[in-house]
Amino acid sequence: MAHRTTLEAERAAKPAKSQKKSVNVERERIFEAFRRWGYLQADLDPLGFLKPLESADLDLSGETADEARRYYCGTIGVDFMHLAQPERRRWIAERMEAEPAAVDQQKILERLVRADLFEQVLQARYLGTKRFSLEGNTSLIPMLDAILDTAGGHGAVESVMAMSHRGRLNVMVHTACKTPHEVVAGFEDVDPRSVLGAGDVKYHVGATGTYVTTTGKEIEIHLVSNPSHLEAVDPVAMGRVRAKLTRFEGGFDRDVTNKVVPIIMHGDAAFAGQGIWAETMNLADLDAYTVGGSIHIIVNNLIGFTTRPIQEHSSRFAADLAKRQNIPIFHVNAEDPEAVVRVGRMAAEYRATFGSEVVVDLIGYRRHGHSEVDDPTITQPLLYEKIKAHPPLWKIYAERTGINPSATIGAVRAEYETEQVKAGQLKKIPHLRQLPNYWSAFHRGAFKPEYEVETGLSLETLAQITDALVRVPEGFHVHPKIVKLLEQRAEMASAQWITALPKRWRSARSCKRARRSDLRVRIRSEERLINATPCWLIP
Ligand SMILES: Cc1ncc(C[n+]2csc(CCOP(=O)(O)OP(=O)(O)O)c2C)c(N)n1
Repeated sequence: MAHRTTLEAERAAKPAKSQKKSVNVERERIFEAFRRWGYLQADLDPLGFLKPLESADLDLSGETADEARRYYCGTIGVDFMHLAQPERRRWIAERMEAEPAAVDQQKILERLVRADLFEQVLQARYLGTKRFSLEGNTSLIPMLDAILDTAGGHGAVESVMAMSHRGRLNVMVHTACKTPHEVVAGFEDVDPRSVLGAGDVKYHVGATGTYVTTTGKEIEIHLVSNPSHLEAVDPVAMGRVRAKLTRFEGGFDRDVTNKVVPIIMHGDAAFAGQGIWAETMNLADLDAYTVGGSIHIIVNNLIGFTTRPIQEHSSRFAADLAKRQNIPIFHVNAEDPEAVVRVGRMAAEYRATFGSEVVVDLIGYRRHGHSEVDDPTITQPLLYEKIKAHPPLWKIYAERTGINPSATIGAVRAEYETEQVKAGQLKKIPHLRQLPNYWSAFHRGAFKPEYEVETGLSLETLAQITDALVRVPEGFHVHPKIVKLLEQRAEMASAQWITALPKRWRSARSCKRARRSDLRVRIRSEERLINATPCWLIP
């Protein structure tokens, strides 16, 4: 060896050009497999029900495979190789294969504590009231922080947000920045005659506020009012963004569209099952409708009411339908808050760079029932046994980072308890949203009674429907809690009950369904049932 020529020594030190090329080709082949299919084996479900999928494409071993697996099968799984433009695929791959940027752990922990304790104070003070808690997916709050901070850096001055019931109160407080007592006031019947007084309205009303980014930039938040009809708000939000962009009078170039960020939040069942968002998304790249891309977040708790994904949609992920378009999908485990922040940043940057839609699938769980008055252990006993034993995210994150959360917990709890007392002292439910000045010239049209449609039912029909609803097949073992429920329902068809208690919406909904399917009679929409006078009950 000592007698080798310099040239020979060099050859031994460096692989031959052709050998190097084949090493690169092999590395690229392995990386391509993980870029394309890695998301199928990512660790995405905090409760572990969504298992990594066996895939022959990823049956690869060795140093390169381990490296690629680390990038693409961790707590982030990106589905992006269907994108038509190589530069967009490269953009995502470069970020996935780089060291994540630093995060502010203390701030993330505080936001998680806030999101959780806000729900807990409501739970303690208004037990038995629905609030559609965010618990199980509280990392939505740091994710929204990350999106707004990044969007602010790209020129955002406004954000139009749309969402349904889940976590809405939490977002109103922590992202739309309403004071907690303004939001909590919805739980206080301070003025029972007020239309905004109580009931379902508090998680349907819109809110406006100002969010301040980490660099001190102000972003106006407009959380759009939403009806109960899931996803119906999507085109409304898009239309509002389009109108706002039109007012900037600069066309729809990137520097204009980056001023307003549309963020649409969806439930997983609604995303998989409702067509409205798909119809809205279809308009994304059309000149007449574009808003420079929207950021969609699926607040995915892997359940819709009582139904798990396996009985709910044929695709592995609720998000999969978005693949019909040129849209990347970032799946992320909600229990890795730093990964969640990283995805939030990437999503906002992707939208700002390419003017494209982007879908984020935030996968967590639902700590309580569909609402807090439902008992989920009846329909999902095994799932809820697991959830009961599962600690809240702030606790997991505090342990992971070694930050002691006691001081933050004490301060935040005291702050929210004071806010709750303040809410109880209010004389009127505050308005959470403020319309821009240009609306002051508009007045609502007069109500016309002739537009009303008679949809009342006779007492006899109601009794007939109720009988069908509560009848149990012979020999069928009914859960004891359900027996009680059925007895109450049966009682509801009695004349005394109806005249005494006209506002039992849950049974109204059941009757509506039965009537729709069996009796083929036109019935009013769910909105009317929730919000209008109970004319359906009048014989
Ligand atoms: C168009 C429409 N269909 C059905 C309903 C009844 N509904 C209300 S919430 C819900 C389940 C939604 O599940 P998901 O979208 O996963 O959101 P989650 O409540 O789990 O956050 C259903 C079916 C509705 N409100 N609107």
